[in-house]
Amino acid sequence: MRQARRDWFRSAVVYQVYPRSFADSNGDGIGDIPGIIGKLDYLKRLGVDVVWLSPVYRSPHDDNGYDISDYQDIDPVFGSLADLNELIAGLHQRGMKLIMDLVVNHTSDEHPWFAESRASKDSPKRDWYWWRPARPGCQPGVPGAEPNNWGSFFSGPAWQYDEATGEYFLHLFSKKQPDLNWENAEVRAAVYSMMNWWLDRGVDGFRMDVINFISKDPSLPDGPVRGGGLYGDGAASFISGPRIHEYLHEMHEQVFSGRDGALLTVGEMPGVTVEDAALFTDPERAEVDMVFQFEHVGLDHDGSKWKPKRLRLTDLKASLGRWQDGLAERGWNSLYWGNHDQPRVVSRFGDDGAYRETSAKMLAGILHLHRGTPYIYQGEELGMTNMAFASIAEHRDIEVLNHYREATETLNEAPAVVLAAIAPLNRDNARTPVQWVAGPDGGFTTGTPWIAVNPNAAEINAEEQAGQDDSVLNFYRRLIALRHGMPIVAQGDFTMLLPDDESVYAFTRTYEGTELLVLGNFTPREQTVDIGDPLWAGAERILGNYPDAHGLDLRAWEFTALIRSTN
Ligand code: ISL
Ligand code: CA
Repeated sequence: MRQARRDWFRSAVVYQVYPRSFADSNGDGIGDIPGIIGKLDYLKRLGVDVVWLSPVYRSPHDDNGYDISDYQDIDPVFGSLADLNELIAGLHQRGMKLIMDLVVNHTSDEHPWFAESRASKDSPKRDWYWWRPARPGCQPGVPGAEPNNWGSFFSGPAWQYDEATGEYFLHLFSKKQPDLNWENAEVRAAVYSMMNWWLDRGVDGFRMDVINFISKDPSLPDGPVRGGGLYGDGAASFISGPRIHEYLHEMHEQVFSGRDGALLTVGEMPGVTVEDAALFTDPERAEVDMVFQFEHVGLDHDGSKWKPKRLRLTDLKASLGRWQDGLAERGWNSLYWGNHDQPRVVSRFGDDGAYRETSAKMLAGILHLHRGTPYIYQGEELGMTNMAFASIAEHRDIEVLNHYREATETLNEAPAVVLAAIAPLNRDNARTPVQWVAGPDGGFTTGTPWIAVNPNAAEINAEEQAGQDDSVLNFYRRLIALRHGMPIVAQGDFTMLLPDDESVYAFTRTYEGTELLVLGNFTPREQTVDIGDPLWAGAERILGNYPDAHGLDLRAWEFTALIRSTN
C-alpha cells in the first residue's frame, strides 16, 4: 500500500504552465489564472495528471516571477487567491493535481524580509541573507572590491554593494534576487511554514527552483575563471553544497512526512551528478521524489549557452542512458526536453521545417517511453517552434538582455554576431505565447501580447490540431494513454541499444514477460536498423509517426514502438 501510494507518479505525466504566456483572459496582454481555468478541459482531454505552475506570487517581475516579494499572495497581474482556489478545485474535479513553483534560494529585493535585512547591520533579519564587507584593502563600492570573484548567472558580479550599511549582498541571479541564507534556522522554519500553508490550501506539491544551490560553503571562496571570462565560477561552493541533503531531509520531515495523499516533489538541480541524484531521490532517505538534471540540455553548447554547437546523437544517448542506469535500482528519473528556460525541442533536436510534425512526434515518443516521469512544456504538444527574433528590442528575458549589453558594451562584440549567437538557445524562444487558434495573436490575447506571438500560429495551433487525428497534439494524447495503460511503460526496465550509431536512437523496455522496442530516426535519411534480432521485424507496432508500419527500417524522422511477448 505504502509502496503503491509512493510510486503513483511512475504512471503520471506532468504539464508545465508558464502563466505569463499561456492564456490571457482580460486583454492586458499577459496570461493569467482565469486564462488557465478556461483551458482545463483542454488539459483534461490531453490526459495529463499534474500541472506544474510557474510562479504566480507577488513579484516585481524582474525575472518574470522568479523574484518573489510575497510567497503567500498572488500577483494581481495573474489574478487573486480566490482565482487560485478555483484553479485547484477545477483541477481536482477533473482528477488532476497542481504543483506550485517554490523559489526559495532567493527572494525579491522587494520582499519585506530583505527590506528588514538591509536596513541595518543589527537587524534581526540581517543574517537571513549573505552580507559581506568589501575585499580587504579595497574601497567599498568600487569595481573589483566585491567580497569574492563570482559572476552572476545573469551577467555581471554576483554581489551588489548596498550604500545603507556599506556592505555587499550575494545574488547568484539578478541583483533583484538576493540569496537567502539557509544556514539560518529561522529562514528554514519560515520557508517550511509557508510550504505547509500552501499544502493546507490544497496544492499537491512543489517544483523547487535551483534547490541544490541553497547550501553554500560559508567561506565563499573565489572560483576559477574560465576561458577568458570576466568572473569566477562559484559552482563548487554552492552546487549540492555541504548541508544540502540535511536541508532537504529536514524539509521533508517538517512539511511532507505525515501528510496523506499523493504529493509530488521535484527539485530543479543544475549541475547535479547522477550519483548525487540517486541519493536525493532514494525514497528511504526522504528528500525529494525526483530531480531535474541538466546534462542532456548541455550537450549542444560549449560551456556557455551563447556558444552553441551541433548535438551528437551518441552524446545524447550516452548521457540519458547513464541516467537511466544510475537511477534504475534506487531513485527515479524525471524526463524533459523543454521548459521555460530551454529552446523549443523541435527546433533544437528535430527539424522545424519540412519534418516539423514528424520529428516533433519522434522526439515525444523517444522521451516518453524512457523510464521516468515525463514533463511536457506548454506548446510542446503542438510542436511549437523557436522564434526568429529580428532584433534585441523584441527580446524580454533579463538573461539575454544582460548578456547582450555586456557582450556589445563591455566586450565590444559586434551586435549582429551576438544576435546570431543567442538565437538558438535563448529563453525567449520558449516564452512566446501558446498558439490556440489561427486568428490574431494565436488567440492568446485580445490586447497587445507582452512578447510577440510566433507568426507561424496560422499553421501551428491547438484548434486545428484537435480536429486532426494525425496531429502532434493527438500523438501526445496517445503517448500519455500508453503510460497510463501499460505497466511496461511506467515500470519496465530500460536497456539502451546502438550506443555508437549517430542516426538512430534505440532502446528496449522489459516487464513481466513483455518486451518493447523503441526506435527513433534523428535524421531525414532512411536508416536500416540492425539490432541483431531480425524477429523484431514482425512484432506488433503499438505507436508510430507514419500511418503504416514498416518493420525495422526507418523513414525520415520515423518513430516506431514495437511490442512482443518473451514467454
Ligand atoms: O543552467 C543554469 C545554471 O547551470 C542556469 O540557467 C540556471 O541555473 C537555471 O536556468 C535555473 O533556473 C531557474 O532559476 C532561475 C530562473 O531565472 C529560471 O527561470 C528558473 O527556472 C532563477 O530563479
Ligand atoms: Ca491578463
